[in-house]
Amino acid sequence: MRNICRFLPLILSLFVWGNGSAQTYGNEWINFSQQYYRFPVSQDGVYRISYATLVASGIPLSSIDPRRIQIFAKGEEQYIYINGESDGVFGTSDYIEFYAEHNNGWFDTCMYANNTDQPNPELSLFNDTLVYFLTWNSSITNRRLTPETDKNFTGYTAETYFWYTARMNYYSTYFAGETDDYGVTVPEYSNTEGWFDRAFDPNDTWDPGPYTRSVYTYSPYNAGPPAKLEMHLVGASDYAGLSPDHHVLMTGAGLNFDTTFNGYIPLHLSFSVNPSQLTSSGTQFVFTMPNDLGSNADRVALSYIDIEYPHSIDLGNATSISFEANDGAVLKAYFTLSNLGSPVTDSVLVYDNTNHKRILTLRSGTSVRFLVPNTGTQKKCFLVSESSVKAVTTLRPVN
Ligand SMILES: [Ca+2]
Ligand SMILES: [Ca+2]
Repeated sequence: MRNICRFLPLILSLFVWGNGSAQTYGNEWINFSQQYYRFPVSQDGVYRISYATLVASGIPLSSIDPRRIQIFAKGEEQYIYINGESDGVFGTSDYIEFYAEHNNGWFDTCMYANNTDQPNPELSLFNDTLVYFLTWNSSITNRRLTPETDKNFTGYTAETYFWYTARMNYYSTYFAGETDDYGVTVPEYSNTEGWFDRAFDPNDTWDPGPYTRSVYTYSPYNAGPPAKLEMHLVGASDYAGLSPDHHVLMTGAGLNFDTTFNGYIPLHLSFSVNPSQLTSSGTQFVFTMPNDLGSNADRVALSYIDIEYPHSIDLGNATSISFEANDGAVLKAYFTLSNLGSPVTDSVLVYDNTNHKRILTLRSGTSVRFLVPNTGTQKKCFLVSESSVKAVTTLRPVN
């Protein structure tokens, strides 16, 4: 009887799960009769897997029609390009190409009671590496990028800017969140728990502030629409018997912000900023803690500063860049970007990751021209020079 009692909760919970037909487990993407090979990705970018790498990893390419190949990440089939797949044979110069991302905070979100509790959705608490999986099924119609080969720019007016996000994530210090009277934190992830910059603390004799933080905002387009500035701070102390106990001043980008608040709570700040207030060499924000409330515990921690701004067509010697393209009334948005940093012999590709398109470009010297089809929404794009395409160097069998 004692043994049955021990297992009863488990049996009951299995029964409940069995009844819930809508229950999913996150592993629905796996086909257990297929073989899977894994490889790690810790940086965003365009990746290629060569014939030689696939063969060296033990994948029986000679018996696989390349059109059957699939790549999965985050439980979803990815859109890929396979050079030379149309003949049904994976030749020695054929390769797989796709855009891949590192691991950010997307999966950690579920550990917080509310999505908005997560102090930095762009930063994983545990690991920056995402695992990608390669497999092949029996179909020859799998997810593929749509090729865009149009290089006829006649009749188009060039875009004057694109959207660029400059972001600083801070992660030098882990805060466990609010503590109770005994100095113990709650077991779940609270809204003041995660990775932050070292706390701003006016009672710290070594470093009482002001604290200056700089964000690299190269080449803002001054005639463009307002930039969107976001900052996330939390109270990292609570001085008992006093409310409010935090006082923060912030200046920078033409702003002058002054606030007081109490205890362990998040302080998410959003501002609209004229792009002319941003500086190419770095926009500086100064945080001052006046220490004028009589609070003996006034620690405030910063998790990120994010600035989405209109960026001029000057790429500033970059060899690759992540950007967003506005939607427009014309069929395609025409970009002519200058000051590309890669060797002039390098070809350049643009990925529209919103619409899963692989766009060819026309390069001349340090400038590059291309057309992004308009589809009714702003498009997340990635421009990459040939020499900045990353290679997957090894894949490991999973099963
Ligand atoms: Ca081929
Ligand atoms: Ca207090």
